[in-house]
Amino acid sequence: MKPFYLYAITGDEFHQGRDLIEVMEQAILGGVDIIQLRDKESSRKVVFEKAKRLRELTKKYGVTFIVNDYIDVALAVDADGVHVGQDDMPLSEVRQLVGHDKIIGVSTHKVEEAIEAEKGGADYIGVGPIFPTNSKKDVVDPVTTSYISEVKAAVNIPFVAIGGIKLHNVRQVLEAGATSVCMISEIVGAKDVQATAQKFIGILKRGDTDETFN
Ligand code: TZP
Ligand code: MG
Repeated sequence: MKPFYLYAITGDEFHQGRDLIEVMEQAILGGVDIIQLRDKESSRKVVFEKAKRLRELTKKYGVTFIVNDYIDVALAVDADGVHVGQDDMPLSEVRQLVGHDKIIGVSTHKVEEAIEAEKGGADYIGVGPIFPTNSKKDVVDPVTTSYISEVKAAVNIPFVAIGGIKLHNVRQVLEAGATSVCMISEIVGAKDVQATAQKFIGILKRGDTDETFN
């Protein structure tokens, strides 16, 4: 898969009444390279409708589109890939279903899971939650930034850090060795989604510091 820096996951509960497409378009205009539809509450029908709209939007901007959990929805809308967790179907089965052209991302919380995901043919892994977060219901304890360095030493596929990452702590994540970061609330819950994404891009790609913002 092509290199990516900023990965945004949907989270309607943070949209403050704004439309999903409006929020995600702002994120794309701010520089997000990957969008993941993650909706564990809605019916399959609603998830499918959202996926169709997001597929259209991401196609317009040439942004990668991933669907969380629902392999059938991902295939139905021709998403670029799927993201699965440790409690989803085994990676080998997911690969059989989606084929070799689709991206598969796997969430990991320990280095054994990261190594297994790489061996199993994952295209990228998620590492987290790095910091405490309220955005995930089935929370596991934060893995802390030391997990980033561990994963970096142990696997060769791309990885993205996730969980409680904010503008104020993202530099710690980069210092630990991450080059890609993923967020829900800090991006889609931002008052100015586009400006927030732009700030992250500045930090990730240009090494902007707090002083740069002032
Ligand atoms: N997986 C690990 S942490 C997390 C997910 C989906 C939630 C991240 O949300 P936020 O708001 O960026 O902490
Ligand atoms: Mg899942």
